[in-house]
Amino acid sequence: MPNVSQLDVFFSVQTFQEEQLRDKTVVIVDVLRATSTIVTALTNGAKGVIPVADMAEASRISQSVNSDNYLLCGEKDGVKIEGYDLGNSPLEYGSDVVEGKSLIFNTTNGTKAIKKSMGADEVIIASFLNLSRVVDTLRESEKEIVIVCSGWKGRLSLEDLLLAGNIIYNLSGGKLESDARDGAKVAFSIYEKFGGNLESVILNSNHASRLQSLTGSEDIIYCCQIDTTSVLPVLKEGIITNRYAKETN
Ligand code: 3SL
Repeated sequence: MPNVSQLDVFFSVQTFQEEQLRDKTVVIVDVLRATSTIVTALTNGAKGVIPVADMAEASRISQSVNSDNYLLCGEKDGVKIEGYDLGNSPLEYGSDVVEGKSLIFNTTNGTKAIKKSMGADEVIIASFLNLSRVVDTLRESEKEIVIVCSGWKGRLSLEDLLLAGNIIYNLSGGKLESDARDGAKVAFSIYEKFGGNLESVILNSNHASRLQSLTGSEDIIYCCQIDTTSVLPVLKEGIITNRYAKETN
């Protein structure tokens, strides 16, 4: 059982140092849309996801692999990158497209957060879509837990905070002790205040407004669904795979 008083939350990729995650169980959150897309891809049978920090790393890897087995995926500022096979809409990642493929995945904030967590003891990818699986796994964790909200270019994102708060709410049985960390208290309180209206609150968030002007609201509504899958994406040796692949695929 984890010690919820020690659980901490970071609010964007820029607000922590790699060193602060060493020996911790790290949960990466980027509800809109990177972690929701990774969860969807693995649910639909993708073999693995290789997170990269930027376009240079993505193209270096894509040039060194057999393109029949790999897809180059991701976005810059919310828009699919020219020459890539897929963008960052989870709706693009159906089984007809991703089954059996490895994905090289490059996004503005989410994959940067994952790359920065490489030195952690364990890295788990969370979304609303696989919420219960994440919470159940964290219940078994003996390590200190850190939830990394990817945010947007150094800014906090409300939807990430809501998921962090939901995870903490579940782990604490809905009652956070007074000695909890400040970050955990903030996320917990935001969830208590807005969690009952998840979809409409998220649809009105800054990131959702930005996305709606680019792609409409379909992705946002999709990413607000809770527990549609029981995959548990975990990062090992630079590749994200589903810990329960045999069970869930
Ligand atoms: O920043 C990210 O990692 C993306 O998820 C952002 S977007 O939803 O594609 O705009």
